[in-house]
Amino acid sequence: MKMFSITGSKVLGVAVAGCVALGATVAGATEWRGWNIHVDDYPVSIAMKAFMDEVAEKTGGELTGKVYNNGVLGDQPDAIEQTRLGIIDFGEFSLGPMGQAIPETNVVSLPFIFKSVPQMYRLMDGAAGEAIGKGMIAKGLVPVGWYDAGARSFYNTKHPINTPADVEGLKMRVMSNDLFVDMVNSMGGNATPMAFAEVFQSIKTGVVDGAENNPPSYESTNHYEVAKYYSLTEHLIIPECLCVSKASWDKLTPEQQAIVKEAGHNSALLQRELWQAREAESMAKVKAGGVIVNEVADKAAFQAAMKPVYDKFLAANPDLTDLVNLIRNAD
Ligand code: BDP
Repeated sequence: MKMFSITGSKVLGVAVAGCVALGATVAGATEWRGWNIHVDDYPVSIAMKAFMDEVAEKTGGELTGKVYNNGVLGDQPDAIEQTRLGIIDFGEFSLGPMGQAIPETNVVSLPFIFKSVPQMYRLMDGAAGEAIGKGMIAKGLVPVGWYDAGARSFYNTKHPINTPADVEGLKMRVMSNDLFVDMVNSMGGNATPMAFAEVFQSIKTGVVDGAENNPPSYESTNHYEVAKYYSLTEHLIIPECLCVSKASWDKLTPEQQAIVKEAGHNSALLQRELWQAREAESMAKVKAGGVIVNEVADKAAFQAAMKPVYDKFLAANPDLTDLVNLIRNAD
């Protein structure tokens, strides 16, 4: 059995799990810092903790980590940069704001590119995920798990949205990525890119009329308290990623990398399960809070309005045409 030296004493491997739990440090141990934008009880937050717990246990405390929730390490575009540089060791990111730095990830930010969430999983667990993951690794991020973020829909303070024309004139917050600006502007709205943390106040004070997000984020941020119309356009199905900084990854032994990969995969399975439950809970909570939810009967009209977004994107990124078609033409 392997011996571990713990500060000031030597113990057998079997005892290490207990020591780690008590906060003892393994000599030469690495402690990672993880970025997360969400509240403590969010599916992402629970899965990230499970990820680090599994890594700590399976490495016998050689690799431990702390997840900083609620975006306390900074907003998402900055955190992506810092993780690429190795200042932050890992994070759970939406591929939405990643597009400016990593063009391949933009493909999943094209409105309506996936037909459903299960289809998104299938493609991300297969060839599309592989291609996008390669692009990410080349830019300093190693994906170790694809997390679920459901589908994003519009909400606003003015009226239900049933057709693209209903978006006309509305000031809508979007995540930082030109694609989302084009998306809203193509419907005649006014897109305002803004950090997630600023959205609540901006809706409340009328700086914007609304935003778009999945039910758990709409609910956990309390945006539903200030923007009462939630219209199920489901225009974006953007996967999220548990990503390790390539700089931090390269410092691991092959055994540790295998453990991190496995724990990442396990945490994604857990997150996807938790997500299903949270989505239902969030919908129930916003409805109970007086939100007026409407289904959108004619999604084709929204899809048609996105043609200029696709045309512009493909003209600017001809090398991504195959990847776009791989997803767009999949069953
Ligand atoms: C949430 C994502 C989070 C984004 C946020 C946003 O999980 O990563 O920062 O949307 O809209 O759904 O900024």
